[in-house]
Amino acid sequence: HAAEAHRTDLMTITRFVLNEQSKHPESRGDFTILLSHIVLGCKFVCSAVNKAGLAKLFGLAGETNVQGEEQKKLDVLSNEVFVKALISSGRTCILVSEEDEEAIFVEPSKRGRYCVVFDPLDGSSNIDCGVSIGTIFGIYHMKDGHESTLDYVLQPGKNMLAAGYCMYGSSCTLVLSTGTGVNGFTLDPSLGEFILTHPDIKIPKKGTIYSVNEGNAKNWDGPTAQYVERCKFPKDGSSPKSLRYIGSMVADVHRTLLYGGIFLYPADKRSPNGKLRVLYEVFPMSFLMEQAGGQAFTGKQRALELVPKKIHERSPIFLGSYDDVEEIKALYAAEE
Ligand code: AHM
Ligand code: MG
Repeated sequence: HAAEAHRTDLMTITRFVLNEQSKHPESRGDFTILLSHIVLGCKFVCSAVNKAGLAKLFGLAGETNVQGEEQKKLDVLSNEVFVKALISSGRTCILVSEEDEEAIFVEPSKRGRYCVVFDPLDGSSNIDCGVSIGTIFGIYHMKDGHESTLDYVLQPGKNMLAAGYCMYGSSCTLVLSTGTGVNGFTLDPSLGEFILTHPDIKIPKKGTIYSVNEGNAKNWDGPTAQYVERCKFPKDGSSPKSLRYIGSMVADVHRTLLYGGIFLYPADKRSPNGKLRVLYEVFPMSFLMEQAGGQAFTGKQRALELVPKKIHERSPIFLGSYDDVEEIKALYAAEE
């Protein structure tokens, strides 16, 4: 249709969220304001990532983050931008960032009622070679009159109010759920606005792709090893699955959400809790998967039911298409 060439009724992310929030009579616009500050952070990081080579932002900042990994300049910058944007929204009370060892408690004059957990720039090993990286975030809402203490962010992921990620790839895509499905928005650079491009994302019930770092196979436990073996040599006469692994959680999860399949970061003998962090990696992605009709499993339980004890805790994770996750659940159940 020729008329489609110039769309004139643009559904921006702000308009979309305002529409959604207007269904809740108690809504005072606070969530929309918070989100617009997150969106600002994403736009900043997107432009910094695109300019990384030019601006000489590559390389090490000479600091180490909480997990003892090398921290790149872009990580430091992205973290600063998000922390400042979130505090200045006036809507946050506790912030947990992958880059900060301690949680940040917002000073009373700027305090609001949302707790935001985030990884400002995930997949940093991919920065220097131009592979997709992303920001991941989850949002909890603090009840009226509640003290702002750490227990508020040590809640199971199912209590999150919203979760999302922004992928800095060939285009900049923000995927969001406020608990009523999943929607994807793409940044139109000429407008500087995220426009709804992927309404109501549903993950295929069964996929044909598995995504895992197979270099760790030597140290896997039985069920993970059996599962991956079945992906390659199916017992039921079906075709083997394809392997895709980018090594950037946001990009691997984004593909899984759109094409279906399973993403695994299992436990292994060297890291019995896997690698990925519960609060700002496992929970937001599990929330999105469930909202899109998929599942997320830790090897022991539904991922969103996990109760974290520490803010930087890790957990194994298996997430993706409903049927594919069922299969790995069955293998773990058989082992007990
Ligand atoms: P990071 O937070 O240090 O960037 O690490 C997280 C990343 C994820 O994006 C990705 O899924 C995983 O690490 C890849 O790990 P590995 O290189 O062990 O396969
Ligand atoms: Mg990370």
